[in-house]
Amino acid sequence: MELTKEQFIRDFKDALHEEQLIRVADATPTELFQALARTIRKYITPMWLKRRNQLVEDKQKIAYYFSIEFLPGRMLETNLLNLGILEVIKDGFDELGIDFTSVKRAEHDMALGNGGLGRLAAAFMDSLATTGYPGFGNGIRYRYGLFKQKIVDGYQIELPDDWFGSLGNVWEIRKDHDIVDVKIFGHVYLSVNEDGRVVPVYENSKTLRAVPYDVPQIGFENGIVNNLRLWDVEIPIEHEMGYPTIEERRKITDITAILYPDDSSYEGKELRLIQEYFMTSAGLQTIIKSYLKQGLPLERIHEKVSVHINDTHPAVAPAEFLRILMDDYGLEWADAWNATVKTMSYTNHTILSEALEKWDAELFKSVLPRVYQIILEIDHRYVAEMAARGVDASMIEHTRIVKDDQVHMAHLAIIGGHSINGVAKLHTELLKEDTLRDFYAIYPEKFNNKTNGIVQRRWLQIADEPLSKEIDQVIGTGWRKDIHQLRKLLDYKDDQQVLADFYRVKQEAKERLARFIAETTGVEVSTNAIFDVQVKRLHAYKRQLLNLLHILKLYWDLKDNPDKDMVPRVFIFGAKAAPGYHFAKSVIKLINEVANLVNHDESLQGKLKVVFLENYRVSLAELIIPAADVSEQISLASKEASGTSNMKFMMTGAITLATLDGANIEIKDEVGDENIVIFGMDKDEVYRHYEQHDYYSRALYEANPTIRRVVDSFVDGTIPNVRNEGSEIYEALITHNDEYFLLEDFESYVAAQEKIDQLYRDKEVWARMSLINIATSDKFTSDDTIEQYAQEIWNLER
Ligand code: 26Q
Repeated sequence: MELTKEQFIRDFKDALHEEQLIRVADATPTELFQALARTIRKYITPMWLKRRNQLVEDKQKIAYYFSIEFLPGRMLETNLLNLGILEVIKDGFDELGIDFTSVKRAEHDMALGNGGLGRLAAAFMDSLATTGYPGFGNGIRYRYGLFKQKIVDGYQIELPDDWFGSLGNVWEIRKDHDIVDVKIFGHVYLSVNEDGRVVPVYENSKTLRAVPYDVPQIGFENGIVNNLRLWDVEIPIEHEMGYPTIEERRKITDITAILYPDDSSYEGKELRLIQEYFMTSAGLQTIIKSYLKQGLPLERIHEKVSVHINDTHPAVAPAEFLRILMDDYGLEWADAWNATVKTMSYTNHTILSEALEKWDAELFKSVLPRVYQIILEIDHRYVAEMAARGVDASMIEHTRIVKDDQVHMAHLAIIGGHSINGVAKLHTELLKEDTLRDFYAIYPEKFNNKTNGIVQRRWLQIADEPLSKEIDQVIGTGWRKDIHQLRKLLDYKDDQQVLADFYRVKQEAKERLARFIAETTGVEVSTNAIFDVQVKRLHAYKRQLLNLLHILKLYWDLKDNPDKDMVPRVFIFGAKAAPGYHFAKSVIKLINEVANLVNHDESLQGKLKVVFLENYRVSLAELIIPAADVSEQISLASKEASGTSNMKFMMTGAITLATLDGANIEIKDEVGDENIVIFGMDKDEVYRHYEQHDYYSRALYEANPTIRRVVDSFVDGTIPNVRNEGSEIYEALITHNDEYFLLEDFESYVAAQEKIDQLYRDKEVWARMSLINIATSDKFTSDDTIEQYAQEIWNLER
């Protein structure tokens, strides 16, 4: 958009004066943020309205991305950048004597997600708007986002994330116009109405009021504003509900109160099922209503609507869509089913079987009696159709939706949709040949890969502004609009000056992080050290513990030989553990106690530091990632579906230290073998162990003195204050046979770390690797990922 500095200053002052009756000089960062955000909102509104009207007029097909999580982080700077007014606003603030950075930091992260899956959903919203496709989000407006993590005495403590504060969310608009009812519980029987049609009759069901709040999603410098719709629950008007008690009111408002903080194991909690159904039903109802306004027949709704199911959390969608088409609008099964399958598509994000969603049939039936009837019907018809096709009986049994008194949500999503995709090449291959192989045999045409991506605008332009400016110097600014121009940097891979400049920019990012580390933890770290970073959710399969084993190995090396020739290292961790995930919490405690041990040991001469930064979140990632030299992506091969932080590190010039897992493989393909450090078993080797049952961790422990010394540190008093945690970890590694093969991969990990040490000694070599990583990271823009979804799954037009 066009905006002059003078106009902006007038608008901004108006907002501050009118709404807060305060002068610039007296306003706090929070007040300034509020006034700025309101000013921006005024700029957005006309574009938003225009987009809405134009889509209705043109009767364009719209894709709706259903996700129980969206994790955008802060929105202010992204919004300004995408509107094309970031520089004008910064100039205006300079003139007013306001520090932009402190204002931007006054915004609370919007953290309605756990990690990768939620962040990906937010990235897709940005990329949909940027590529200009009509793609809208549908989710939940949680009252509290992902818990805030504090570290007390080395332990994780969880505090509520009160992200509204007293001021609410400035970016949202409540849409009373689109309120709908959602029914749960009770009983349903079928009856014949006056027209002779079979209709369901509900008894004793509860009605929830679903209220949408819309958040604008702004495209990059294209004037397009899409919509992210987040649903909140309210207590229905009294006459509809009788007089609810306080207890009953509380039960209702609880539905959107919290985001489930567990991304690792699935637990069949009734409230979670209600959340899933609530957002799915509300979303589908309004989608169908708005489609009908076009005056087209419902049998052809798939020509104008796509519904995407982000993991199984909204996988009730096919059944609910059928229900609405049949019960509310009178379609016949065959027509409704045809439209449903063509409308729905699904992304799988995990191959860990413990994370696959299955609901106890009795529980499901009690919460969603009518939807359950419909699921049974889908299941019966599926079984009959497959039998008629001559599909093997055991294969039918494996793939049906309801079996052993459980409802298998992934099966519903696959059978009830036309597309299923994994999130990296390896992951999709594993789905086809292992986890979902029976489905692949039945429906090969439904399977496809969509490798994840990241928003380069946030991770490069915003999070690493100094590097962005350096890139401008070398290849001009064209890459900001067309990320593929980053490849021009390859022409400078032997240019000593450019390499030196890039190296300096990295050092400056490290200095910023070092200051933050000193301020928040009191630990002094040298920027001459290698900044070695692992930030992601804490999970056994991600193997933060392997990183810690290597740290302990270095510790013993230095104790034995204080003059050991090594480049100093700072190991930086950030990780939240699911509150009920005992093992993960023990690993956090251990990292913190190892940090205490090494950071205060003078004999190590500052060669080894360990830092755990609490409350890892999007805004902290923006500070940490540009400052990394080494990106730790060390999951056990086959376990990490894709990973996305690996892409962010690459884009800001870190060298990836990785197993051949998830998208690491595709990073390696881009940068070439010399510009990444790979170690450990590949997925075939891991699978061979599974088949042959031949892994015995105790043998490695007994045969390898280094491993023994490192593992013994957990239980021999080396690390203070970890009596319980230390023995738990020891047990996991030795007694319980080391489920994620840490000891098997240990030696090759150590060797890989030694290679990093050698490479880092030659600044030029390192800077060249770093530059090649940056130059080829265009491969992972989520704009291209979305382009593929739009073309190959949703069939959208711009
Ligand atoms: C399920 C049921 C009940 C409660 C919570 C959940 C739940 C919530 C979140 C289950 C899983 C998640 C999140 C999963 C996730 O983030 N997966 C990651 O998705 C990324 C984007 O595709 C990948 O890059 C990562 O590899 C994958 O781990």
